[in-house]
Amino acid sequence: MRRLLRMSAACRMIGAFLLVCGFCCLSLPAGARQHPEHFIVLSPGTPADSIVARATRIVPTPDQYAWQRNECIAFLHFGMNTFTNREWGDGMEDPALFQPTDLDARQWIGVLKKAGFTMAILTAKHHDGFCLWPSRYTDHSVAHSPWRGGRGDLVREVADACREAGMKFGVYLSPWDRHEPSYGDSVRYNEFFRNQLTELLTGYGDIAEVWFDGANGEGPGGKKQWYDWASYYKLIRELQPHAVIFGMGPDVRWVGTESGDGRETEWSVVPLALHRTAAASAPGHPLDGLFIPKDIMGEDLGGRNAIAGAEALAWYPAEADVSIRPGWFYHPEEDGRVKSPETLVDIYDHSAGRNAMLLINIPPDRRGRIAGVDSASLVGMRAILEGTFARNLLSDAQLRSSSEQAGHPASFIADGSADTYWAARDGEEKAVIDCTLPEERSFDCLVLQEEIPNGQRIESFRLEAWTGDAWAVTASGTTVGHKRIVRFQETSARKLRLVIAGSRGTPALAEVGFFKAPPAVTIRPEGGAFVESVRVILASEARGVLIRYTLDGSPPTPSSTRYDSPLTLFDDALIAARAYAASGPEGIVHAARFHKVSMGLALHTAFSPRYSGGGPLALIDGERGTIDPGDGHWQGYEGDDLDAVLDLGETKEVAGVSAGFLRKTDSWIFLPDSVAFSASDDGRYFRPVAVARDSAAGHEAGPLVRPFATACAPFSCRYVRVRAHNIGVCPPWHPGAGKKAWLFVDEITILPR
Ligand code: FUL
Repeated sequence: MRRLLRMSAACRMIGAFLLVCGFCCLSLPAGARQHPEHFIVLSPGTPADSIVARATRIVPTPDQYAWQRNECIAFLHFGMNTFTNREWGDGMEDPALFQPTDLDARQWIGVLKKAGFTMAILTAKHHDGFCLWPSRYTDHSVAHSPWRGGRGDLVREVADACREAGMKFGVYLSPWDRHEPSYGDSVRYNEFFRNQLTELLTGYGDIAEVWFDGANGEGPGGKKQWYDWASYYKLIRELQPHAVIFGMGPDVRWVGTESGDGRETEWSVVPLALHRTAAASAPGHPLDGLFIPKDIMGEDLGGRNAIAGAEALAWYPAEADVSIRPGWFYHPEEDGRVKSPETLVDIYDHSAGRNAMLLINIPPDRRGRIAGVDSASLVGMRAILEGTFARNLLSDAQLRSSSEQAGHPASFIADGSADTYWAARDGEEKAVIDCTLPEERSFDCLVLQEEIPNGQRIESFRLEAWTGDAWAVTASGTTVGHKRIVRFQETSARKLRLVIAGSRGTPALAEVGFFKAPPAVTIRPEGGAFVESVRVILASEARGVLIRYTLDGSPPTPSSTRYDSPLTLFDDALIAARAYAASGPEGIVHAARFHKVSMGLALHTAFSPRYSGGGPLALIDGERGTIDPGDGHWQGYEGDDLDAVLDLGETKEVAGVSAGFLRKTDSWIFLPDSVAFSASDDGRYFRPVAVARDSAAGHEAGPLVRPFATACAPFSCRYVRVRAHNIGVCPPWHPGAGKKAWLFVDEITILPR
């Protein structure tokens, strides 16, 4: 009882406070006209149906709406961890380690722009406290690094590059700071943090998003810092009134995964628990002073059950963050694990296509550049998306709806403008939109966009296609929100109907589209070395397509050679292939390089499938491994030796044999302790020729590619055997002591006499 009394007193206070701020937040008498709001406080005991009715009228603020229309934002994790190969630095790192050799922020933004991003967020300060701008409040920054002679300012370089490219810019400023001595002395650190925020919010032009990470690894015995969030928000509202505040802030919520997956049912209106007493907020932002920052998890955040009994409701949309690589920061050993364009498209469908913002992290490398492999994946993703969404197959359809508001006809859903919308008659919650296409068309994707400036309302929908004698359900889903993408088996139809089966409040759709993904081609084998000839098969799973190809890597056109039967290559080739459907978008170009080698190679030990280097002939394919273990050229043996026999085809004079190995001990890759070379004329009996040893075996040292070669007089033979002895397990001084060591080899070369 006491608790109830205290609560209602608190609610009265909050209500009075919000009214002072010009917000109508108390329940209104039935029938009274209510204005759209982006946040409401509900009186205790508000009946469930009136909470639902109130929820339907909650809308984004203009800044939240502008932000949502980005759809995809690029995240740039770059900092001390890039150079220490870590994910979380401890703040003890020497600023001298920050030393990009060829940093070019315009290259970053150029790649992102080409990949279709409209905004980028930079980790101005990660948990290690190292600042990418010369903060006046700490020595732990670029100003104390050798980069640009200590006069560099990476926040400025990225902000300027964004502005030049017409992109928006946001900052990640980690509240958790493992370097700053005042961290844990709450009042002092709050001031320090506000000072850093002020620098970022005043020195670099418009900031579109401030990213507040909730991560904190202090643990039970660690430092305890109370963050004065309300004061941070107030500062942001004053200095950057159009910025949205993510995560530990009230404008954008973390979706709850780091895989780029939004929920099947994703509501942007969610219940909030509030502080009992309001801290001061900036004018126009009454939620700020009441907001309790926390991660909101769970499957159903905003459905009818989830909002029943809510204390307050707010427009609080989701952002889904994911990295293009396994880690957030660049690690060379992950170069081989960059997500493919197809995986990124799946992620896009599951985030941007599920009413969440997609935030993809692309970590620049130690040179200070976005690596080619990341850039190729991003650009590939964009090509697939553009190929898919270039033409709305509904745009010239006849559209009729069972319920229509004056001025908002069904034709508005396919007019290509998100600024017009169809709406059902006021008070009607179900509707059917009949679509008749000019002719039968094939498609495999449905996109819906709700008119979110009116609120989010649709609870269930389905698409049905007329088969000639019945309606067949082609696609279905629950919430829509800003955008909903549903993929399905290719379907052909002329008559379709979109059924809005459930909605809380009158449904309104800004856009609806039927699309067809560009057909894909596979090339088998996927390239690599071959001895005399290789048979190559091109195929597409798409129905009724024909494939065209070139052998010199130039992009196929409709007049390029048509693929009819398997190709036999007798020489080097770079195959580029593309599928063409009778209608719909042309396919994306797929390419594979083939290289003819003049000798044979038999491997008597097995390489790891994770590091094949390109297959069984990788060691003689003419492509050499670089200092990056993930460059796709290295062949890796986990704990095992390499035992390879080369067949020169006939007895030849050999001046020498060499095999290249990689050392990268932080990736558990060690040089062999010895490499034995032997020769044979019949491939059965081998006579020893030379042994090369690692003079520095057992010592920790930096990454290196080292050839092990014969140092002996020329000899003649048909077969050459190379046996490299793996050290077996990581040495005692190594963090992986006792665990299997990797041997990375590429390439074996024979020097003719
Ligand atoms: C997390 C951080 O701990 C990671 O390092 C990364 O910055 C990610 C985006 O957020 O909370």
